[in-house]
Amino acid sequence: MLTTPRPHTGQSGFTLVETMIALIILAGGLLALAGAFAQGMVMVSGTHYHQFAKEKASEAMESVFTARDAGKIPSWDWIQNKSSHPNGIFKDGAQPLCGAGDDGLLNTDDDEDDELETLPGRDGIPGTDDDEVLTIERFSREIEITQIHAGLRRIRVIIRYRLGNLTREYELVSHISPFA
Ligand SMILES: [Ca+2]
Ligand SMILES: [Ca+2]
Repeated sequence: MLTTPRPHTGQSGFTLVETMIALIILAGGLLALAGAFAQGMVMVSGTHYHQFAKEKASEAMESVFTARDAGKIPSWDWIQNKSSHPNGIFKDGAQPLCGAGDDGLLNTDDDEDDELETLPGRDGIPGTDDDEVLTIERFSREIEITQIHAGLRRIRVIIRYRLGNLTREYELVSHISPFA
């Protein structure tokens, strides 16, 4: 009995379906790579913002101590939030990163909106087109002063910033008494 070999059906080379599948897998890989890269970029800028937030928090904390030490204010009553005492000078809640204004103190009424902080942007050079102005949507500064007892108050400085869809914050806590 003779067995006839099956006719050759041209199985060599890639079919269209195989090529499509290969392309889909490749595209998936590239997308994953792009995602990882984007994530990396967020982390890099995150470190950058975190460092900046730390600096801004220290600056705001110093501002409160300066209010007491530099004789800028007539009494201890003034070193409070506006909502805590009629003489309190520090604004409540999140504020934009404005300049300190004439009193040299941050988060007070005379702060200057037109001196919003800027970051040097992607090129790392300040004063070029890609500089980023830090509006309150991106960065905010809060100074919260809580009375512990008559001669001691707790100061909490919170710098919040947006990173992608997340809001991060950096917090600094200290205590202040009426005496330097
Ligand atoms: Ca001020
Ligand atoms: Ca720049």
